[in-house]
Amino acid sequence: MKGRVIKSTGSWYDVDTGDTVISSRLKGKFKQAGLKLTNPIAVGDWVEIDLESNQETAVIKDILPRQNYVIRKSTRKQHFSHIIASNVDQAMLMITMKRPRTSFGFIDRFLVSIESFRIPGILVINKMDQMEGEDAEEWRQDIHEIYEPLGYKVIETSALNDSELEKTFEPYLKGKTTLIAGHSGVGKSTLLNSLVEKANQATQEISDYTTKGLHTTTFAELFHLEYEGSLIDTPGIKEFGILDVEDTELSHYFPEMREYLGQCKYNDCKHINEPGCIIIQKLEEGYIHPYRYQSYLNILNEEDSHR
Ligand SMILES: Nc1nc2c(ncn2[C@@H]2O[C@H](COP(=O)(O)OP(=O)(O)OP(=O)(O)O)[C@@H](O)[C@H]2O)c(=O)[nH]1
Ligand SMILES: [Mg+2]
Ligand SMILES: [Zn+2]
Repeated sequence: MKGRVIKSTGSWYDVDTGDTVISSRLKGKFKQAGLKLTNPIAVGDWVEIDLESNQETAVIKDILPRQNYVIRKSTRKQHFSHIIASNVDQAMLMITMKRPRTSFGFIDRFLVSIESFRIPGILVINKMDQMEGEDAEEWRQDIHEIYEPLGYKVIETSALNDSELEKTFEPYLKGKTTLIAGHSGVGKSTLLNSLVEKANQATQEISDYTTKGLHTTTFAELFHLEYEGSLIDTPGIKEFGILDVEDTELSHYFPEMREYLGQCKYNDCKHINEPGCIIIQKLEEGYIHPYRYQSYLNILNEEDSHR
């Protein structure tokens, strides 16, 4: 039988076959080319399962090839990676200006990781009800001005108390598998509960003592929408570690740089200070945003420090 993994809690996986959800487990080991994973099977995976003799549980025989996946460095195990979810049509990064604050650097890291599979990205600014003052207005405008020209949609919402929530999100979510990611406490599960009637994800106020969040959601889980499509709720991410990207490859994952690639004087240009660099020229001319270029340099430096 073929099915899709909708939840993973350690060694058991909930596999949705369309008719029913079967608790399944892995027997033996799967070799996955080039990847050292903390989770061999991820939410979103399509798998082949065989019912066990009890007719209730099943064994996962095979993982079907992944169309794409969103992956990050493992925080627990060095040199290992963790697949957040696979086979997604788009990824929503939920961001908030405060409690917790989402930095531009964090946004850019996430976008780089989804660009490696050309997964379309959407930024969801949540907790709009708490956005007050000049700083908030400036931050909000920056998000629109920096990311929309790059092709990322920006949605503003208040997951907790927006009466137009369904109407706002349905056109984006219909017919698609959408991953929701972001820092802990931004409101991912709150949004999910508002959009999926049957969902009852725990949500929790972030503590007054720390704005780092509590990691209320601990496992990724896929939920079906009332209309066609599904949403994957995920645990909060504190830092987004990007998998090893070659220095000369990184600019491919910045859409505003991608369009100029091949136009630098040197083939192996890293766009730092090389003569005849088109990226530096475009930065100076204002076609590349300085925040984005700064993120580019930060990721480049971080990658170097790992070698
Ligand atoms: N004011 C306000 N609070 C919100 C909004 N959305 C969510 N919250 C609150 O923010 C807190 C965190 O929400 P969660 O949905 O648990 O956050 P999460 O992103 O799922 O967090 P993790 O599961 O830890 O990753 C809760 O107290 C929510 O009620 C909003 O639009 N406005
Ligand atoms: Mg949550
Ligand atoms: Zn260059």
